Amino acid sequence: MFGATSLTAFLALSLSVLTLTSAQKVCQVKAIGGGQDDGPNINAAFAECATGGTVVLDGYYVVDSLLFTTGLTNVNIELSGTVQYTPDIAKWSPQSYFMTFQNATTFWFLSGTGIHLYGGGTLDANGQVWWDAFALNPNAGTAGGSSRSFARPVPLTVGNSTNVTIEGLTMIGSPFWNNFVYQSSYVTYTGINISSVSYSVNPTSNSDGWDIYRSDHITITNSTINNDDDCVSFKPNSTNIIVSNLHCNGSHGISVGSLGQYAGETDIVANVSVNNVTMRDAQYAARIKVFGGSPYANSTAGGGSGYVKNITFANMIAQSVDTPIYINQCYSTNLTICAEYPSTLSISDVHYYNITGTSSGREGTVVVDLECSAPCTDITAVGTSLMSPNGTATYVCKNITTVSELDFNCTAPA
Ligand SMILES: *[C@@H]1O[C@H](CO)[C@@H](O)[C@H](O)[C@H]1NC(C)=O
Ligand SMILES: *[C@@H]1O[C@H](CO)[C@@H](O)[C@H](O)[C@H]1NC(C)=O
Ligand SMILES: *[C@@H]1O[C@H](CO)[C@@H](O)[C@H](O)[C@H]1NC(C)=O
Ligand SMILES: *[C@@H]1O[C@H](CO)[C@@H](O)[C@H](O)[C@H]1NC(C)=O
Ligand SMILES: *[C@@H]1O[C@H](CO)[C@@H](O)[C@H](O)[C@H]1NC(C)=O
Ligand SMILES: *[C@@H]1O[C@H](CO)[C@@H](O)[C@H](O)[C@H]1NC(C)=O
Ligand SMILES: *[C@@H]1O[C@H](CO)[C@@H](O)[C@H](O)[C@H]1NC(C)=O
Ligand SMILES: *[C@@H]1O[C@H](CO)[C@@H](O)[C@H](O)[C@H]1NC(C)=O
Ligand SMILES: *[C@@H]1O[C@H](CO)[C@@H](O)[C@H](O)[C@H]1NC(C)=O
Ligand SMILES: *[C@@H]1O[C@H](CO)[C@@H](O)[C@H](O)[C@H]1NC(C)=O
Ligand SMILES: *[C@@H]1O[C@H](CO)[C@@H](O)[C@H](O)[C@H]1NC(C)=O
Ligand SMILES: CC(=O)N[C@H]1CO[C@H](CO)[C@@H](O)[C@@H]1O
Repeated sequence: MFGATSLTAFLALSLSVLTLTSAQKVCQVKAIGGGQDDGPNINAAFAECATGGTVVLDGYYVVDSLLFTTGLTNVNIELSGTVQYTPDIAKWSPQSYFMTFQNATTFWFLSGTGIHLYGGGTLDANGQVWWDAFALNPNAGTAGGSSRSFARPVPLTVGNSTNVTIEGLTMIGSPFWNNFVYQSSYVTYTGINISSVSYSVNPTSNSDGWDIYRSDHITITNSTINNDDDCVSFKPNSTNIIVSNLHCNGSHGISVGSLGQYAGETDIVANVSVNNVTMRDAQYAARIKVFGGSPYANSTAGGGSGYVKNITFANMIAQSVDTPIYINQCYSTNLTICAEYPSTLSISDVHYYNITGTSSGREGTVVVDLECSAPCTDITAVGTSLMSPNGTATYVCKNITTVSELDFNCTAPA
């Protein structure tokens, strides 16, 4: 019906399809209400508008079934309403979509080419219920430990996608990581407001703002993150990444890694630019974490190879950060083993510009801690101005070949 306009309604009048041209459908999903599951209608709207269409989500939706919206081409998603995932652990754990990294699972697998999500809406994932349940199941549902009886899904995964923009979205109460960028390229996030904050005695867990895995050309900008784990984390094979203009509160910092966990695997993180980030009440600001080596060919706790290369951390302001600048190449590794079997995952070409502010004092006077197991090469720092709460500063370095390129005086680890 090229050029014609028609309005059709189906699926119990809950999805209206406005056809402007054959390639410009508008699929507006009406919320059913009464706590009923809007998931099937949302999936149907994406299927109907999968090519060149616009999906409008302007209501308050209750979602109790997997959102699996794939095969999209040039689709607009106007999310001005709220998508609330039900806190039904018994239902979601088996039905959430499992991916091949750390048993991560998701409520919504969004996939295609040319996707633009906008509209200022909200994803509410009812995380409190999961965090409280997790406190009773501490060995289940951790990163790598999710199972079909206890999984903590990611509210939004951009997977197997190219050319995606996610803009103007509020995310509250993620049970796990907030965003997973999975096997995708050319993805931009801007204007994202994240809040993973527990209101019970049980903390949130694994509440990363973003995890990036096997992905290239990813931009994260103009966003605020309130959480209790990595603000942004570059997992294996993250390349050409730009992170800028963020406020991270309560996090574990902007983290390269962890990498090198699995013997026999090659992990690469390269060409990362982090710029203009305010890091408040955090463990780290600019962080690189890599497992040590291992004598065992089957090790799952170090021994992986690969490289970290061309990483720039610039214009970061630390406000009460435990260790603002940090490299650890014996991450979660026995130090005796790590000394005997240094990491074969090399770290080089890492540059710190204008990292300023204050530490929390939790690490005494230490503000910088750069400890490599194998030598790290071409590490530089310019414009560093960091101090502990009493105005003094200690900079710890080990196996850094370019201490003369650092604008502070290193001391050996205690
Ligand atoms: C969890 O991950 C492990 C290791 O990769 C894998 O063997 C297992 O099948 C995964 N479990 C599920 C439910 O996907
Ligand atoms: C990217 O996707 C948008 C639609 O979201 C489209 O307008 C644009 O042409 C695409 N760009 C490329 C390079 O594919
Ligand atoms: C994503 O891509 C991988 C690798 O190409 C493929 O094995 C997998 O089936 C894809 N998954 C989805 C949901 O498209
Ligand atoms: C982020 O904000 C800056 C400054 O306001 C603006 O110039 C830039 O276009 C924004 N980036 C995106 C992707 O919207
Ligand atoms: C730095 O980021 C903040 C938002 O966190 C933004 O307001 C400011 O314009 C950015 N500064 C520059 C120089 O881009
Ligand atoms: C990362 O990329 C390298 C080089 O292409 C490849 O050998 C390795 O298997 C990849 N690792 C992962 C975890 O995908
Ligand atoms: C280093 O990474 C930055 C940020 O992605 C990129 O702009 C630059 O081209 C990279 N440099 C090299 C030599 O690849
Ligand atoms: C690795 O293999 C050895 C035997 O060669 C075994 O004792 C050990 O448990 C294995 N470790 C892992 C992590 O599978
Ligand atoms: C580290 O490994 C050494 C050698 O195997 C062992 O003696 C020591 O107890 C280990 N230390 C810890 C803290 O596990
Ligand atoms: C560091 O700060 C100085 C002074 O504000 C500025 O001129 C320079 O461009 C900054 N460096 C980077 C890499 O942004
Ligand atoms: C700062 O605190 C450290 C202990 O954290 C102490 O050793 C040092 O003397 C103090 N320096 C000043 C100037 O107060
Ligand atoms: C591989 C390597 O150079 N390791 C060195 C790391 O630093 C410690 C302490 O300075 C040395 O003992 C190692 O030889």
